[in-house]
Amino acid sequence: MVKPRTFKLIYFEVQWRCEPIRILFHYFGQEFEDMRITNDEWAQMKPDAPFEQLPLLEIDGGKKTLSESLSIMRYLSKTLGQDGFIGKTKTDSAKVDMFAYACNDLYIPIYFLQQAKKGIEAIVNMEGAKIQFDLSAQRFLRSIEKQLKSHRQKYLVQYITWADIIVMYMIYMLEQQDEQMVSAEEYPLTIQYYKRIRELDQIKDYVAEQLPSAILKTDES
Ligand SMILES: N[C@@H](CCC(=O)N[C@@H](CS)C(=O)NCC(=O)O)C(=O)O
Repeated sequence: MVKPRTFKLIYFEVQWRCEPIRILFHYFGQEFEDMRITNDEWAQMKPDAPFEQLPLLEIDGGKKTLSESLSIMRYLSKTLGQDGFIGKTKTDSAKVDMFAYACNDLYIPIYFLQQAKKGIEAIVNMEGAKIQFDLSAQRFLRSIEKQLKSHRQKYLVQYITWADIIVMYMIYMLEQQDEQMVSAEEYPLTIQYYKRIRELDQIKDYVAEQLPSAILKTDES
């Protein structure tokens, strides 16, 4: 198989669903064009985009174009990652996907909460948004804590995979919405894990700059 040579990642000037892909590129030490477009530029491009949404990944000057953030992460992990970065067995690979989809489910409750905080209550009011966010976020954090507790391992499966990148990012996102959410009393293993992934040599500088986090100051972990 011919290895892809160039990558252009297209998104808006925000982190949101694109940031885990950017972190992944840094993890692999792979150069990429980090193209950040305006809403007007997007309006021009949208009709031709595969799913009419961003992010998009253009490979080798547009020979191939991929959509959907999780598919992009899985593709890069297969193409640039060491053996097993998507999971070494079918079951591990399904578990990796399971963690990634669980992260993906949190964007909508986070979005509604952010809208409600801005006073935009067209879809859901502040109270509803907060209840939905708390339920989804706590369920996610409990699941990560349980996984780390029952397996007593450094990563979500026995070795590092792309799930560790996106889960670390999602823990950061939850903290950004509610500083008290990721508490050391309730989620001690998750906090240790979060720090461990952030400290991976390949990404620690980038992450420290892009994802400033108060969790790092927690002593209990
Ligand atoms: N499931 C998709 C969701 C993509 C998505 O919601 N994209 C939004 C930005 S995060 C978008 O393109 N909005 C502009 C539009 O729909 O025109 C993914 O994970 O990539």
